[in-house]
Amino acid sequence: ASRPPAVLIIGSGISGIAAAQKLYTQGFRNLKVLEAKGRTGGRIWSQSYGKGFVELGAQWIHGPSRGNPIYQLALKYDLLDPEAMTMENQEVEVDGHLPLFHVSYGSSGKIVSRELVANITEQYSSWLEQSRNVSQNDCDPKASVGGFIQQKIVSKVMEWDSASKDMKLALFKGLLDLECCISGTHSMNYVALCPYGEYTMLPGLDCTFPGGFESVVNQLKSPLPNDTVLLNKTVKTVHWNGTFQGSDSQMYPVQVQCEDGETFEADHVIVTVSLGFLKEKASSFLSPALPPNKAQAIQNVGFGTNNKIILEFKEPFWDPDCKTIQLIWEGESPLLETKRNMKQDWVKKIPGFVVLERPERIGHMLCSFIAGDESEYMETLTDDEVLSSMTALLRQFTGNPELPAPIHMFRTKWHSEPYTHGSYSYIAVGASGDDIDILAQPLPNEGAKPLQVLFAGEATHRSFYSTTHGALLSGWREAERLIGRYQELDSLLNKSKL
Ligand code: 6YU
Repeated sequence: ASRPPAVLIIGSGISGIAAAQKLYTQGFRNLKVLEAKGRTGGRIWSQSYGKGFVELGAQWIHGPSRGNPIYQLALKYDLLDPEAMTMENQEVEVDGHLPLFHVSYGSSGKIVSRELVANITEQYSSWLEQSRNVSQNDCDPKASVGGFIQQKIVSKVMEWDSASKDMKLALFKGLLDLECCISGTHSMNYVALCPYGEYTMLPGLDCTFPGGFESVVNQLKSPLPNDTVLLNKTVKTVHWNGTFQGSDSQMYPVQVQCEDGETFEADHVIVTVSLGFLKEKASSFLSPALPPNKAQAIQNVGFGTNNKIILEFKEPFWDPDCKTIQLIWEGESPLLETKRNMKQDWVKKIPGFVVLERPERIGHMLCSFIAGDESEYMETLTDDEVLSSMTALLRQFTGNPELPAPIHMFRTKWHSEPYTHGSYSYIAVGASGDDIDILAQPLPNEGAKPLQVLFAGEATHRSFYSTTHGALLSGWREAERLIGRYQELDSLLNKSKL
């Protein structure tokens, strides 16, 4: 009896594009994607540089193997280097264990013993694994992953001789700072212990896209007609549970109002904006406001900042086979909550560097990560300030006061990006996996006009939150929810015709 359903998707990150692609290929033709920025991809952002790409957002396919849909798409579209496609590569069981850094520098300018670093890294990895396997029966809901590791350190510290104790503590501190980057949080004391193991790690040795991570978004986008995605179209408010007349004179339950005054009427809206944006804007973004359990879940689930500082050098100062460089701040301890002088100490949060692949295309690049308050502080500094701090840092750790300064720098400001407002989500103390499921629930779930507002995005995937594959699956999930609904209606209609 009706017109084709009108569907709007807010956000053109991988979850929004995945939803659009699935709906389009299943025959939904009345479809628009509204994107605030002047580009698609969201937190997948490959900047072309030299003859290659520098990733400002997502970098690796985490766990490239059969169960990873990003990997499957990358294979389908032939987007990877040959070794990333081998079975051997896919079968590597990393299981969350941190790979050993290739070289570890202490802040006094000396290389730290490899044996000591290997011992502490192994000890740390086994405790982290234990934190993923805590028994749910006697897990204190207020416990954190950081607290769990700290307790383990305290239980061991008495056994350490005084000669190595300080270095061991400094090593643990650096590993926890690295974990903050991985979890996208200021402190591992903010990350809830009980649900920690729900995040699922897939096998496979993490790999990158030679043509940029965005190549997978572009492939997904390719079946969509050019006018499907509207760029620079910032959504201000989603009015739902109403009756709005469209330009075709038909009536719709939802109206989306953009910052530029334009309005769009729809039967369904899939919201894929980041949790950071929702935390900031939830109260005005939806009208009527979100139900209390959903508003609470937005507050409960954590969303923090992880930034990159990428430095290009004329010549590498690292060995040709070096892939990672660790920085160890001697005198730091995970057992002491030190009050930082941000201006001087922000760099102390940087756990090390990754040597970027394909130097023949992009030059000799080191990429560091920095999470939390120090990362957000870094965003307020000028490029010159960041570059001179990074140069001083490397001169100090390598013990070479003449080390040439980097010739180029990229750094991200994910916290200041108004349409992301941070990097990715984690389950904070006080939250649980149920909060993620609540975030994913559509509004309303039943009644005469169900599924007016649906929610996708990395923060809505219970076991793969914080990743591109989680985001992709969440977009497909919401598209399938709508497809299922219309299949149900069709079969009811056909039955009533019989
Ligand atoms: C991965 C990786 N990775 C590094 C860094 C970052 C992230 N991730 P989007 O935000 O993309 O899209 C929403 C769109 O909506 C966007 O375009 C907005 O502009 C738009 N929008 C917002 N408001 C709007 C409005 N009002 N109107 C209109 N439009 C609006 N993932 O797989 N591998 O190596 C990394 C990394 C620095 C910032 C990453 C990585 C995360 C992914 O990038 C991210 O999840 C998805 O791209 C999000 O897509 P989306 O569609 O949901 O949103 C145990 C334990 C574990 C915990 N975690 C372990 C995993 C660690 C995660 N990995 C991090 C590492 C790196 C380096």
